[in-house]
Amino acid sequence: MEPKLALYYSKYCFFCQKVLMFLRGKDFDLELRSTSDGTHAQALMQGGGKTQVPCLRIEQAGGEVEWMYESDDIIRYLS
Ligand SMILES: N[C@@H](CCC(=O)N[C@@H](CS)C(=O)NCC(=O)O)C(=O)O
Repeated sequence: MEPKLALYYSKYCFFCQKVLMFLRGKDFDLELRSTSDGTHAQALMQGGGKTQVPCLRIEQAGGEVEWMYESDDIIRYLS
């Protein structure tokens, strides 16, 4: 089963734009979560431990969750 993906991002962040540009035109089942929504910002801080964006939340079928913070790592993971 495929992992469940959510990308935390800010529209003002260059590194986020880089990841969003990479995603453009691709068919990923991925939820976009803007940190301008306080609920998402809080979930990022609580789950990942810091507010830095972009961050890809990867939830495995077994429930294990990884928070991937570096834009290059995120693009590599999705490539
Ligand atoms: N090396 C990181 C840099 C990410 C970064 O600097 N993000 C900034 C926004 S552009 C940020 O989230 N700063 C606020 C924080 O670290 O809490 C990457 O490539 O993803």
